[in-house]
Amino acid sequence: MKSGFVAIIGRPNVGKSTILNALINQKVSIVTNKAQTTRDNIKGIYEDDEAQIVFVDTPGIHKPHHELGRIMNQSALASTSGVEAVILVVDVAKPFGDGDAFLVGELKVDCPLIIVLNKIDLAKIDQVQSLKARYQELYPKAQIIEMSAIRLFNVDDLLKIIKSHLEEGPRYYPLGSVSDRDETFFIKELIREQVLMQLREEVPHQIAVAVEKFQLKSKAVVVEALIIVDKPSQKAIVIGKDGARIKAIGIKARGALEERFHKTAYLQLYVAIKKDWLNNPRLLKEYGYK
Ligand SMILES: Nc1nc2c(ncn2[C@@H]2O[C@H](COP(=O)(O)OP(=O)(O)OP(=O)(O)O)[C@@H](O)[C@H]2O)c(=O)[nH]1
Ligand SMILES: [Mg+2]
Repeated sequence: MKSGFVAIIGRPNVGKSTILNALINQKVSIVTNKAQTTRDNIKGIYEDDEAQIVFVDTPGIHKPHHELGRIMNQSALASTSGVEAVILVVDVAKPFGDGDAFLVGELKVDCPLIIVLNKIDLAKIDQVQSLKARYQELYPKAQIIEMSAIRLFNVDDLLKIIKSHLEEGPRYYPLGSVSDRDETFFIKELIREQVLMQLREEVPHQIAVAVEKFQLKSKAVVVEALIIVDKPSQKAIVIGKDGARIKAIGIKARGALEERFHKTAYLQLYVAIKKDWLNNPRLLKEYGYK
């Protein structure tokens, strides 16, 4: 069989995680309309009769403002070495700007590069054409493909292109594997996804989730988790008036857990303040951000 590793990189919010989930037809990576949703490199494993492809979803590359941001950029950029191909995802509905130039400056690719112009459903034809021309000039050897991940448009074509770059190789993960991450990671991410979706712009980036307890019983899943914020004002926002927001987060997160485990979910959420955790190497490590 053919096999290999493929990194998915790009600026925040361009649809990298949506593309990964579409490629492997499973929800491995959380997706929200907020920038910097993905914080870790997450592997999603695709397999069919011809090939096993290990995709690496990565945090959006951005100008960092804290240690966590620097760690996120580093892991995204590091994912491009030692892989069979790199997919650079671009939001085709946005004009080429400073953030794109920053990424182009940081990016060094020494393997086949596939550029996905995503969100084609939101773009006008001339927008698509001019961005395509620009990227073709920047990366003359790259293959460029238009896509709408949300509508699953051109997902199969992207798979075909990727396979054309793979060679015969071993099955890196056992048959049936979906990801390299364990259940605790997915629980943390599902809760974080709900926190991000329930809150407005400035707060979410400052939040981490730590799973304190996880028990899988025959008919139930029991989870206790901490939502970590970096100042008292954020704790008040997360809790909301009379606890309304944390309650809403809890209800949605419980639903997500029930969907994932097909069992009744019992979820306790607590909010803890850890001052400036985004710049504290010890706390970053504790919350899983090396
Ligand atoms: N209209 C449209 N929206 C899309 C498409 N693909 C993704 N989105 C939306 O774009 C937003 C960001 O998607 P993500 O997959 O989280 O983006 P990302 O690149 O992984 O973002 P980060 O993890 O923050 O770097 C979500 O609201 C998605 O639903 C698409 O093809 N069309
Ligand atoms: Mg993402």
